[in-house]
Amino acid sequence: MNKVILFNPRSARAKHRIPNSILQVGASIQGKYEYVFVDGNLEKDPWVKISNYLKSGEFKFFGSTVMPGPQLSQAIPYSKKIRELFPDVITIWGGYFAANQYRSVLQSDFVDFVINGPGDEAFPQLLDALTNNQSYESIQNLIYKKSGNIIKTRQAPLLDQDTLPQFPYERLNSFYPVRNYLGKTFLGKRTASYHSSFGCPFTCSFCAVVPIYNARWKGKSAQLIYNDIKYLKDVHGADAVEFHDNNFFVNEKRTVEFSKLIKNENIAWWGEGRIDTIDKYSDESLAIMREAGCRMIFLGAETSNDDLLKKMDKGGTQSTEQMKQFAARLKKFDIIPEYSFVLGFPAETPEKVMAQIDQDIRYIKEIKSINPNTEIIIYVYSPVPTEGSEMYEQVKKSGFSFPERLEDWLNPEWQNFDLRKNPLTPWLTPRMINKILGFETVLNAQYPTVSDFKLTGLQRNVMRTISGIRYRLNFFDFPYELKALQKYWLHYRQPEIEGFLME
Ligand code: B12
Ligand code: SF4
Repeated sequence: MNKVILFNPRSARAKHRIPNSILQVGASIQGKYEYVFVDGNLEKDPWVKISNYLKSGEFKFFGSTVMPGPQLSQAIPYSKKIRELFPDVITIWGGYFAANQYRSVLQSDFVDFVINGPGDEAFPQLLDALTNNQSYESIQNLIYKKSGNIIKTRQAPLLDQDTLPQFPYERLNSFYPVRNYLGKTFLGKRTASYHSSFGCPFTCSFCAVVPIYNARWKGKSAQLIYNDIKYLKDVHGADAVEFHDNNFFVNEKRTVEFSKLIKNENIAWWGEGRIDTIDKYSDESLAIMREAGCRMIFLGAETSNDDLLKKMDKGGTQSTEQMKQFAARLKKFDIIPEYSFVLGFPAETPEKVMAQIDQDIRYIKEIKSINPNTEIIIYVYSPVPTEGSEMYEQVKKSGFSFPERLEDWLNPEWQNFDLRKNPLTPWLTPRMINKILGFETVLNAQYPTVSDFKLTGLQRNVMRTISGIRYRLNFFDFPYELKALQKYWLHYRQPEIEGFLME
């Protein structure tokens, strides 16, 4: 009767990652509560599975992880239907969307609780309290509604990650073979995803990690990471790893220790980090990392404007000059820098917004000329509710606001907002958005991404030739010929975070 459904709503059509969020939540109740996994990525119709479980009358809790974007298309309607058809079931959401947009989530009346950040202690404690009819008000990392008011409990300190229970890979395997999650990427034939740390020590004002982790970071030890990856290799056949941490490279000592441990395992790997942090690494450390299989690093370059970098509270020492030098430095070590830029930040006047976009485009071209292997990821700025930051205050002043009703997030405009392709922000005109997206298309034709391992040399050359004039003359309007070529002939995938597109 007290069983739990752990649901990972569909986030991708292909390239399904190990659902680490529900795996870790499962670990937190392993041996205490009976639970099942439902992975929306691998089920043709997850609702059939969920409703069959609920019809059995054995399940009391429905837990869903929810990121912004496509996951909402299942999380919202399913939670709503559960409330209508199975009103006794308690619905609990966790994950970045739930924690950052908790107001609209709880106003919906079909989500009962939000876990605010890590659920490793909060989730089992909440289940215990609800099962035993006890008070849950003192449980940390919890958001709920009481007499119409939203109550947010204190945030718990981050736990020592090495004390957390082992991920229940075997249990997952009994629902969905782990091997099915190990996809082909440019890193390897069977790429696993792994999460080795929580939070981030920085406070960038545009970043969704900040409201949840408030400049805190805790990582697993190098030895533990190695043990887990060795297990994924030996038992499930993984030959590459993507580290999904917000900031894998915070601690040079940990990175080097891990590199030394993994060196002889023939595993290629990728992670996300900061330019100013990794630029402090010694040459020796960078060389060991490469030798140990580090092929590419995702790095937030953000903008070509030093004042803006400061305003974003990057919190470190990153500068546009350093970004150029670092692209050159990584070239020497044969590690591909994957620079992510955010274009379209607010400014006092439309002319200033456009001038900044033009400057960013020039700067990105300069980075490409310094190190042509640099992968460029372009996002259009989409605000996150980083209350109190100067940037978010400016955003609110411009008239931007988030939807109040949870269902409104399902509107196509808000889905595009989540995908950071059409931000709905008042200061960006269609002309500006077209320029950013047009430049992205031309740039990706001129420098086809290494992550699209299916492209042949001939196809790359054709794209380069056709886009050459546009690239040189900065003519980015309506690149329909490139779009058509990429879509119908090449099935080309633009570079994306994690080195491949979220299809
Ligand atoms: C893997 C990943 C994906 C995968 C899908 C993951 C999946 N679930 O299937 C893919 C690549 C598809 C993806 C896509 C997108 N992602 Co994504 N993704 C991540 C990433 C890198 C890791 C998530 C993860 O597995 N974490 C590991 C687990 C263990 O941690 P966790 O989820 O935080 O879980 C803990 C708690 O949050 C909580 N919890 C979480 N869920 C639940 C559920 C219950 C019931 C409970 C009790 C607790 C709980 O307890 C867990 C254990 O302590 C995060 C960044 C990050 N480092 O977390 C971004 C992140 C979540 N993604 C983000 C975004 C924006 C997207 C996109 C919308 C846009 C984009 N272009 O990137 C797309 C959407 C496209 C799509 N098709 O869905 C943002 C969210 C920002 C925001 N505004 O909130 C993040 C934070 C990255 C970032 N820093 O910007 N993503
Ligand atoms: S360094 Fe990256 S993860 Fe950390 S706060 Fe800044 S953008 Fe977010």
